Amino acid sequence: MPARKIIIDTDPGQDDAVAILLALASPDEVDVLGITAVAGNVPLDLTVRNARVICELAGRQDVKVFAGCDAPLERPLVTAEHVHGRTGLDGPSLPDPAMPLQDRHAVDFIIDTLRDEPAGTVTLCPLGPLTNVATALRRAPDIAERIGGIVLMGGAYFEVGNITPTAEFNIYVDPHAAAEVFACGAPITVLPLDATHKALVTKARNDAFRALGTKVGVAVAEMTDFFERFDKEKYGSDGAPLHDPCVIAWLLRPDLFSGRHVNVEIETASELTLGMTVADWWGVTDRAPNATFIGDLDADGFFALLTERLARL
Ligand SMILES: [Ca+2]
Repeated sequence: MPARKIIIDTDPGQDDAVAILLALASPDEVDVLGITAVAGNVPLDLTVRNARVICELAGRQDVKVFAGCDAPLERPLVTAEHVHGRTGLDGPSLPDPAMPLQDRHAVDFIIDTLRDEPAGTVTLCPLGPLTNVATALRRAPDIAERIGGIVLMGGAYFEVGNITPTAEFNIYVDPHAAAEVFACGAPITVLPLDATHKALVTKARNDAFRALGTKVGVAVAEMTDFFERFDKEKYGSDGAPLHDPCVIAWLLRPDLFSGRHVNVEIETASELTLGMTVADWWGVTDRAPNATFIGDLDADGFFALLTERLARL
């Protein structure tokens, strides 16, 4: 099987960083055509920087990184420095990137790539707010039927929200973009908090990253050390959930995950539940299924995969 061509759309973010590293460590399975940065966890100037910091950490200055949208479609930007720190990548001390940023806008790159590559062969992997993807769909509706799949981290149903009582951060930041993406007709797989909150970095799992003894292993351990203080205080959990790497792990080992093909709609009108992913898990409506909503993962299998792949960098 040839490697699956992917575009990683991202707002790094320590967990985005680990997702990018996992993808770059897995060239037999995924071919990263480009990384498109979007505003989210931190403003765009920082996500553009952080994406390149991580490529350089992986020794991959050749990866194409594009700057995308700096604000949601219809709302002011909400960021998450309270989780990720001022830079978005707080924890390890990593050098400023020297590799270039591409000239083209991220949205143009997404459109051009989907038009240039054979239909159905490019998978979009959004790890942040869906602004870049929705903007591409608005500007070039013809690309919707050319998308091989959209595998995204976002949303929550039984686990409920992490930024409001009902909404998960990525969807909440740009609910209008999310609504358009979920309505676009492309095959969608959702890694919501229901699944990602089971991917907890316990001390033993973080020690395994550090014990790799490599630049990458130590940096991932230090990122997780920083990132986890927030979730430990909030949820009383053993460690931080590695949300975004679940997207790449699903591409590599879908057998580690289980979910249901259901209808998922995005609330865009209610101030109280804005950005809620209303998943018809029990099939109580006649709305057509539009997404595979992942509900569970094999956490030990996930961390074994992640550690084994990070060791390759
Ligand atoms: Ca993210």
